[in-house]
Amino acid sequence: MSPADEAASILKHFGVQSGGDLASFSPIDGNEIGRVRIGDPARAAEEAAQAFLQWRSVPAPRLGELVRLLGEELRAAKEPLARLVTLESGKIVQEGLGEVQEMIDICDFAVGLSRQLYGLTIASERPNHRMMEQWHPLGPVLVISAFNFPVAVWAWNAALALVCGNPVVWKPSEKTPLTAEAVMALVRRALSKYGGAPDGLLQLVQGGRDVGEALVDDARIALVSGTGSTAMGRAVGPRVAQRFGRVLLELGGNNAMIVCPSADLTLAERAILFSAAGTAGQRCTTLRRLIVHESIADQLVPRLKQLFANVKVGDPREPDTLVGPLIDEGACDAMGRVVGDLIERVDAVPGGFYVRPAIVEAKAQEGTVLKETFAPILYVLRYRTLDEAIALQNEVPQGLSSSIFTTDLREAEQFLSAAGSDCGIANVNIGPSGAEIGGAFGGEKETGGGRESGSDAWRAYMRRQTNTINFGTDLPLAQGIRFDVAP
Ligand code: UN1
Repeated sequence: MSPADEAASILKHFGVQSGGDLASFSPIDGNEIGRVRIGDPARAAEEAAQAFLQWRSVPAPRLGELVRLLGEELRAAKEPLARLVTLESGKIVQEGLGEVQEMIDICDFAVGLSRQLYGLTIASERPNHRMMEQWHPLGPVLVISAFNFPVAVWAWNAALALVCGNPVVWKPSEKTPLTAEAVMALVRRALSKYGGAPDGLLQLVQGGRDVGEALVDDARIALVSGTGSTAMGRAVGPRVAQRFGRVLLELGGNNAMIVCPSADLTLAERAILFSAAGTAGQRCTTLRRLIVHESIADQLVPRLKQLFANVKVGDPREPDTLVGPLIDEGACDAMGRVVGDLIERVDAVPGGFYVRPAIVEAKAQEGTVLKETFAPILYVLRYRTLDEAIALQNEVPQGLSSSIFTTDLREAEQFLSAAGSDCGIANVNIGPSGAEIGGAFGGEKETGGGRESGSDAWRAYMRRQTNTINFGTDLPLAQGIRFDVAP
């Protein structure tokens, strides 16, 4: 079936009507697969602000119930939603299913979290005083998501934002508007089962950059959670700071793997293939730099070249395909600009944007090696000492994810130490991509510093209030200050 026909039948299944000014194209064959209507950012912000006035006072475990219902809808719709992700983003079916599973996982996490939004009690220096911290809802949250994880990134943010008492406005990538519409159909089902949630609690605003900018500048939006390129973050960050809003940025990565002499190379090869070529190199966590010890490089690199030459690039709907298309022609051009003649277009489906993953042996870490090109390009660098390898790993502007393959405990621990990897994520004997939702997700430096998903990332979606309560009959001042009224 053509992507257009398949998308039409899936959209029908979700009860989504296609139509409007924004067209969606499948990277599988380059053809249009549906249309959506451009949204009204000012109206969305106003409705979200109104919804907040109600939602902030609902007990958190009750907020969690809505997220539980959403998780059930996602479970029931996992296959068709994953299929639509494949049609619109081009990722293989297995990865589409994984993406929806990530949504389900974060819903489960957030339901539990709705009973665990803990604050501290603090020892007061004054007699008969008690201090504590409360976490209160923050306000409307804007989620800006990218084409490569068209639904999961919204879910990470929305599930947490909701249980933290906040409405959510979603501005998805204009390259993947249909999957967002399908998710909203599930949201509406969950909302109707829940009953009584305020209008405007969960909104979708489709459109291009102008729509995103209007929302970013809107003072009614308390938190802008942006996932995308460093360029996007550089534009969004100062605009939000200008109005003293909050940002949570998850931007570009330039993720490395260090392969040590003691590494289990069979494991390393599999991890390299998945993290460098998976999702056609279009994850923010994609492996982009392989830093190999000089004693094993001549063994590992030819083997990788062989794996890259043989990996099946093709229609992401076929079960044996491991590398689907890039998102569009622009992405192929960007890859071509970086690798030149090394680019190998694959004629898998006419009109689609298929390329073979490329390995580039870099003499030095400079030029394009320092940049994130959203394509399957793996640079190989060689090292002599682990200190040198760690320095190479850290000497890029980005700081998202990193990994080491070693069976030497000292090397692994050095890599994880304060003087080791400078990234938000550092792994041992697994690749840099494919994180679980239970950990905090995000990175340092030009990756933006934000943390989404698990651990205590929920705090970004709340405001902290420090309370001091005097239950005595005196008024002692802090720091022992005397400020007595003369008798
Ligand atoms: C992204 O590419 O923006 O860790 C997110 C991973 C996925 C998320 C990637 N769980 O690769």
